[in-house]
Amino acid sequence: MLKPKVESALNNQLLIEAESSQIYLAMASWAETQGLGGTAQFLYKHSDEERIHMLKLVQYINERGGKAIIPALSKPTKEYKSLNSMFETLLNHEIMVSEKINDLVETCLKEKDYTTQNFLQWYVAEQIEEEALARTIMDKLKMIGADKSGLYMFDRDIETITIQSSVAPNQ
Ligand code: OFO
Repeated sequence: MLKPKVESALNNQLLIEAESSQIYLAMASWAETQGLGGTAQFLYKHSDEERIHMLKLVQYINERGGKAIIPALSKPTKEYKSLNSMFETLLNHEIMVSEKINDLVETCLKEKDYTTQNFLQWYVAEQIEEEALARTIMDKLKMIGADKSGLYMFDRDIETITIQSSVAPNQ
């Protein structure tokens, strides 16, 4: 049985993952309207992955005798001034998510819920991958700068970057 503090913290993380999925979906749609098809595909996939992160939490909370709360979501930003600023937003968002996961792990340790703490290790590992991936993308974009052919290649290659770097949600 989940302790109330752990249940509420897990539900809060569920909301963050759902918001992440929504934000990346909005980014994907923006990229698509900018003619950045590869980037859009990368982001659609990223949005789906965040939905899986949310779903794992829904099922875990319910399995442990808690009640998952399916939340209302806020409307994400629909315009970005550039591809760089969009990916910067994504990186900062992932950094925030990592902090929230760490807080959640701390709550579990305080509450002596080692089962949930163990369950969350998958998220800890996933966040390392996602932050690293976002940093790699930012580095590439900085290198490209205003070079149009560089941007063309970036958009063409970004789908393969994902495949090599992402971790399969296999728990
Ligand atoms: Fe990238 O946020 Fe989920 O864990």
